[in-house]
Amino acid sequence: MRTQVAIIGAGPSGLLLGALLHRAGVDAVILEARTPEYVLGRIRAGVLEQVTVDLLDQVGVGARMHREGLVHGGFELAFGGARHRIDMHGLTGGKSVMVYGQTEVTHDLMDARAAAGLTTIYEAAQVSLHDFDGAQPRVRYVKDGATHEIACDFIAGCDGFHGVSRASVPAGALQTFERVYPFGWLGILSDTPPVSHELIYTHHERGFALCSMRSMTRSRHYVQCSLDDKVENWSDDAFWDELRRRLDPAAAEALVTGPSIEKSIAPLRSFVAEPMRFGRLFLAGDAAHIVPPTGAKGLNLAATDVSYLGSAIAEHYQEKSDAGIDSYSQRCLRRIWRAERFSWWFTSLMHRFPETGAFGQKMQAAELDYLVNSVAASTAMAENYVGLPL
Ligand code: RFL
Ligand code: PHB
Repeated sequence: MRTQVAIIGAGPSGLLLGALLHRAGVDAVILEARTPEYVLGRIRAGVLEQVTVDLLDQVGVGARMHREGLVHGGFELAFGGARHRIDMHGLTGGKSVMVYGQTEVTHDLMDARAAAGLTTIYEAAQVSLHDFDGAQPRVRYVKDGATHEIACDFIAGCDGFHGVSRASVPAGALQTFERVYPFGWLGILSDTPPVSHELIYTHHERGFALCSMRSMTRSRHYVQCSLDDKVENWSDDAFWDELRRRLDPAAAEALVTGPSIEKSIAPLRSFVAEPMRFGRLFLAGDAAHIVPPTGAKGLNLAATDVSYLGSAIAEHYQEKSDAGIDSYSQRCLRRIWRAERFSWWFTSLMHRFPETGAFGQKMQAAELDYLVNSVAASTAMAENYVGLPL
């Protein structure tokens, strides 16, 4: 088989890149290791920046998001038993975010891809990348016991943190930066109404908690947990009890509990691999970088990476210019590092760190006090949360 771009991974980055390339008249094939059901079963991001909303509109998949998504003009920070609203809308000159699940984004992109008759090969095993340092890269995979090869002009590594693309780059060509946090997030999804109409990020001596949502009838909640915690050790009742203990009294009172639909533990990590291009291989999304989920930047960064990549590849074919390709890595990394900084800062502020002791806790308390009482500090937070300009 031959195509212009072989995309590895049918998560949000791979699917969105496929849609952007299709609109630009560029031919692409997506190879995905898992089944569509498995991809859709991963419950992850919930908050989209305006740039992500615009990209989904641009590729024609925004209709359901605008119908069912929730536009949020603020969120709340809770500490010391009280809540403080960050008025994103007011502080950023009218900007907001869209609460719409990654599952739904992925679903909409998958449906549009199928309707356009574009090729996605699911359950592609043993994917391997070849010759991307030359002019004719190739990708091999095994499907139903047979080995196949795709010849292409470019490979887009959109296969997440554990994918094969970053691992295929020769050792020494890549510099990595990493911080692993000494805790995780235990999350549950439930068909219960959210605690409030906006998200609540809670700082508590027992640890961080987040009340989020997918709709006005479906909630997503998280509590900070220890790294060696196991999902099996957390009954639904134990989760709800722990969450309630961390919430402010009004939120605890408003909390409606119910059986979990999904329950999982995610470790927290900051990670960046530089550069994001090696010859004709490009890394995008979680394949190149990870942010801790505090601040909801991961999916949004993935979307902006592929927006830059889609334009760069379109420019290569349409204008015979490699300017976009040559600046891809640098352009992405500038935005990525700023989001890394914000996510690291927000994580550091909101969580209980086992090692920091009483002084660290006093610093967090003083910073939270400053944050909600200073217009300058609240504005800085709001402008990062809605997303820095492209
Ligand atoms: P993904 O979603 O991991 O998709 C990669 C795809 O590649 C496939 N794959 C392979 N395919 C072929 N061959 C191989 N060898 C392969 N290896 C892997 C995988 O099966 C998969 O389908 O990466 P992508 O597309 O870059 O998307 C990134 C986002 O998923 C991620 O950044 C966000 O989910 C992060 N994130 C959040 N981001 C936000 O913007 N807002 C949020 O509110 C938010 N909340 C979160 C989050 C991530 C979380 N976890 C679990 C990490 C909340 C959580 C709890
Ligand atoms: C979510 O709804 O899953 C979510 C929302 C905000 C975050 C992280 C996760 O910062």
